[in-house]
Amino acid sequence: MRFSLAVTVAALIATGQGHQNGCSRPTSPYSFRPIDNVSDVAETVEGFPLVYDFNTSNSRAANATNSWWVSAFLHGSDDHEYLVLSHITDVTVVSYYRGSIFDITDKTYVQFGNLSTAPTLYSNSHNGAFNVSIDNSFYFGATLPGNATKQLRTSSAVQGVQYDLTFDLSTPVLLNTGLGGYFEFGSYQTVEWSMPAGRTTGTLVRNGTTVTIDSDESFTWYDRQWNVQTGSSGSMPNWTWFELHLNQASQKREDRVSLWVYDDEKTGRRQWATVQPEGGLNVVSAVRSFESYGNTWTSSNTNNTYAQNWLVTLQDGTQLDISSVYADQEVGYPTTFVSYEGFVTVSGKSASGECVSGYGLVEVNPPSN
Ligand SMILES: *[C@@H]1O[C@H](CO)[C@@H](O)[C@H](O)[C@H]1NC(C)=O
Ligand SMILES: *[C@@H]1O[C@H](CO)[C@@H](O)[C@H](O)[C@H]1NC(C)=O
Ligand SMILES: *[C@@H]1O[C@H](CO)[C@@H](O)[C@H](O)[C@H]1NC(C)=O
Ligand SMILES: *[C@@H]1O[C@H](CO)[C@@H](O)[C@H](O)[C@H]1NC(C)=O
Ligand SMILES: *[C@@H]1O[C@H](CO)[C@@H](O)[C@H](O)[C@H]1NC(C)=O
Ligand SMILES: *[C@@H]1O[C@H](CO)[C@@H](O)[C@H](O)[C@H]1NC(C)=O
Ligand SMILES: *[C@@H]1O[C@H](CO)[C@@H](O)[C@H](O)[C@H]1NC(C)=O
Ligand SMILES: *[C@@H]1O[C@H](CO)[C@@H](O)[C@H](O)[C@H]1NC(C)=O
Ligand SMILES: CC(=O)N[C@H]1CO[C@H](CO)[C@@H](O)[C@@H]1O
Repeated sequence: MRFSLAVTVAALIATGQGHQNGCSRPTSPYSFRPIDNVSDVAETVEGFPLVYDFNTSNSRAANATNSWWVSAFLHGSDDHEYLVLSHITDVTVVSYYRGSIFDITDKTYVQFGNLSTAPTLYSNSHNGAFNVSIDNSFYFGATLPGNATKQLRTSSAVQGVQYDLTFDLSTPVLLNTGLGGYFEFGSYQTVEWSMPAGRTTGTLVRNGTTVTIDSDESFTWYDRQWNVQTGSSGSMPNWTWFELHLNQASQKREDRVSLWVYDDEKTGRRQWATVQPEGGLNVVSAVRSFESYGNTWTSSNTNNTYAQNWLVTLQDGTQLDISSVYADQEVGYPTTFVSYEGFVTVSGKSASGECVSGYGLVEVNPPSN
């Protein structure tokens, strides 16, 4: 277990222009806002020929590795902006859980990771229910008994990384790859659905002081994923995944993007984006190119080296220049279940040459992790 309060590491790229595109990169404050006009998120997928029951999909899927994940973009009563990450995943009999708080305004970072082998961890997470509680120290599940597609809560009482967030599933579902899978993921098949901007309430603790969330200027992206092994054993692909919130100057809407790039021993690289324009219809797009550039950061905890800047081009020619705003955003259980979950900013150009700006998160899962 590792705590880091790395206040001395300088921010790498906080401001400035995008890589040769002449478009600016946003800076704090980012003005987060929820989308909360969906009263029943299940209705946004009704009629789809899904290979699973959406209404019970927050329960633990059998014979699969499961992941329940949030990134919460928050404005606090101390007038700071925060990125809070909370995640639990099961791998056979071991579950890893972790959390982090990045103070976007001051650029301070704290994180923890731990594991549980409690055999009863998921006993209240079947048939539509979702209720995972670890030692009064970590919670992820529904707020009310019964179906877990209305409102969820995740909390950590781990010393130094305390938060307690409740969010509505109040945004239309973004089904990755269009129908939410199963998509090929190395020797696994994956289902992944996202709920990009739910209304959020709660608190976090920053440096010993409780901060209350301003719900009108905060949102939570919830991501539910499970993997079913299809082939013979093989290691998981390693990946770089982006959650992006993009704006074009001429359009008063935010595009929400789930963008995957993974490398698998057998199939090689796969890369694509699923885009949900605000108030619009989901689009699945090929990613034409993906490359990292510039400085990297090496963790003294794991010796993993992480890219910090990326150039991505979509099928229609949209170019995105994405940069982590702060180097040390590595979260997890020491060395065995670790990834990079960093706040990023975007400067880009749309297919028609207009400037695009945004922010979001990069998740880098290194090989054999
Ligand atoms: C899922 O929930 C929606 C909305 O609550 C409901 O209309 C639908 O019938 C449910 N579907 C199933 C398969 O239970
Ligand atoms: C899970 O795997 C076990 C053992 O192979 C099998 O008996 C069971 O039916 C499977 N359950 C589901 C839901 O696929
Ligand atoms: C990790 O979990 C174990 C078992 O529940 C607990 O005893 C320990 O205090 C936790 N470690 C930290 C640093 O929270
Ligand atoms: C979760 O399970 C605990 C018992 O382990 C119970 O006390 C609590 O009410 C449950 N919460 C929900 C939301 O179902
Ligand atoms: C945390 O609080 C202490 C005093 O309570 C203060 O000295 C210190 O500067 C604070 N650290 C940060 C990063 O704000
Ligand atoms: C996968 O790992 C290799 C080796 O570290 C790295 O070169 C590659 O960029 C990674 N792929 C992705 C998509 O992050
Ligand atoms: C929900 O709000 C968004 C803007 O935040 C709007 O584009 C969309 O049309 C609204 N949908 C409904 C069903 O009211
Ligand atoms: C990182 O590298 C150093 C120097 O080679 C080594 O001593 C240390 O054990 C490595 N740490 C991990 C987690 O591999
Ligand atoms: C408490 C509750 O609403 N339970 C429902 C959850 O969803 C399943 C499957 O749709 C229903 O059978 C339950 O009645």
